[in-house]
Amino acid sequence: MTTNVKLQAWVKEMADMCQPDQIYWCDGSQEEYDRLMQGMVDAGMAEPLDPEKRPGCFSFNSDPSDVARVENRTYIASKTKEAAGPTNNWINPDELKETMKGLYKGCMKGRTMYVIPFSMGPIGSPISKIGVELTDSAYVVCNMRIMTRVGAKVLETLGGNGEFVPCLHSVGAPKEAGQKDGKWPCAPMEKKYISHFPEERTIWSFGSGYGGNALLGKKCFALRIASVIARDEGWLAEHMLILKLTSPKGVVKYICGAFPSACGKTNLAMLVPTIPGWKVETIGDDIAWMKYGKDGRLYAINPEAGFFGVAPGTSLDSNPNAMHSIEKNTIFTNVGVTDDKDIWWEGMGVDAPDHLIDWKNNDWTPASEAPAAHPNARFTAPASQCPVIAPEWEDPAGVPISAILIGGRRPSTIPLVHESFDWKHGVFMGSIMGSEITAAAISDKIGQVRRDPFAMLPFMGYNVCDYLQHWLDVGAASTEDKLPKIFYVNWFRKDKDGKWLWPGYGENSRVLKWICERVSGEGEAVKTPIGYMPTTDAIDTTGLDVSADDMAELLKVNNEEWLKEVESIKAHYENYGRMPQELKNQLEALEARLKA
Ligand code: SAT
Ligand code: MN
Repeated sequence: MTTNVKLQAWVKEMADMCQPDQIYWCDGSQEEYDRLMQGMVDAGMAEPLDPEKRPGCFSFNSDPSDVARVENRTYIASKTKEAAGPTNNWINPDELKETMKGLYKGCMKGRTMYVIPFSMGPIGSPISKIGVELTDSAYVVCNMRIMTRVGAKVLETLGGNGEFVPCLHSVGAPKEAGQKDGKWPCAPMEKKYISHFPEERTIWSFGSGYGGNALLGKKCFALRIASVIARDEGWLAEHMLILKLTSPKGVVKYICGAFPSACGKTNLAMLVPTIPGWKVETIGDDIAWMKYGKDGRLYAINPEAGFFGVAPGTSLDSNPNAMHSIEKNTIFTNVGVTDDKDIWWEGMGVDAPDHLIDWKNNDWTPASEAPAAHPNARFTAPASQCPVIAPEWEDPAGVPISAILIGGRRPSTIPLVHESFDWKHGVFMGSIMGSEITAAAISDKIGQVRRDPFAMLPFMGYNVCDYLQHWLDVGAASTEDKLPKIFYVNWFRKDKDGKWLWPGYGENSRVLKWICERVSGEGEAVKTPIGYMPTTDAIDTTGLDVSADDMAELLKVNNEEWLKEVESIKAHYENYGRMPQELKNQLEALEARLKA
């Protein structure tokens, strides 16, 4: 239990409202995890996988309606709508609390309320923060144990009057006496609420058991609420991977990278370089918290302890290190389960078995039309199991960041790589990044760019304009020689026939090499209207199967296309309203350089 009076009072208040049958304080032990898992196996909610092929692994299938984050049911309930800004859903916090209190009243009847004390970041690190999640889902408890640091040590660190972020979660499915659960209790869409109260630094989530809606340490705390705390305290909470790059000479650089979903962030974090002698190791694959050290450099930690990765498309080809990370002690959600109790998904790189049970619990054969795994099927695996996890990934001091990559899917206009002139210009780049809308989305917008500043669009806890101003302010607190350099990369350029120009995956190490050389003060570059770019021979193409023409195309600045881009950015800025003057100046200066 705890000596923290605030925590005791909050748990009591929430329990009085939710009315669980019992309250259970999690200690984060293996014994506890095994016991809760066994309970879910006995109840028919979890399926143990083959202990030889996948030791310690379990498979869950969600309700077909509860398969992903629900952005249209996600709220930033700041006191004013203005504080939430143009990109967030807003409801008056008093009104939202009234609505949600109605839903929470008695919502845990017939269930246990689990109290999960957790640390985002290594316990006791000056960059780490503590949260406490109350949940009526044992699935959430087990996932949180993998994704965060849970248990008695956290309560010890919290002490009698330490600060914590209160996170309340319920699947929203109370039980009558004797009523049995389905495989995946949850509430209908119109009752789901993923709510954030930024001034109170509180999270209330109702109705969903899935991923980012329910594992509240991740997107809700480590990004939305943490971004607000970071603004107030002068640091950065970002949707970024962190990797360690080592050159053949042993030079080490730490690099962060912000990419919207479906751009291969986890693959890049665990990349296997194709150029001899270079090494990539992983610090984190999704979130970075960055704070200044005494030396004026930004130090990053990965606040998480596990990977919650997309399964389909993950294979020994696309990401061998992820495949090795999920060999044991992993929770699979919405994948196919084979007759010999192993897992299978589309793009796994092995032939489909003749028969399996799909994510909807139906028989499936290769002739079936529906996919075996849901496209957003996930694995939850301990980061410590990654074969290339960097030894310092839990260093409480964090790692000093030399470069920040930003990028998206841009078939045209944006070259393979360009470097910002300085921090302010880098923030401008971050403000305009995004992906082109493809046929998968609404048809009349195909070809348009969906802007996603620093890949934080669904994860900012406050007004996007203030968020970008905060980035400028953070830079102003140090000097250019100490700040990370910002690079805009684009692995997704296509030629006129729609063919990829760049092979991507391990070959991206060639671009990382140039970036490493640039931040080391070497690396040849030319000044262009959009930023510094590699000279034609600055990217190592030894053994690379890309023609000289394609290479030239990848590194070309097309003024005509960029002037169109400028017009599109103007509309984007208008859309956001009161953008920082500095960024408007940057846009004007870019236009002038392109027209010069
Ligand atoms: O479900 S999560 O939000 O944790 C995963 C994601 O959308 O990136
Ligand atoms: Mn993410």
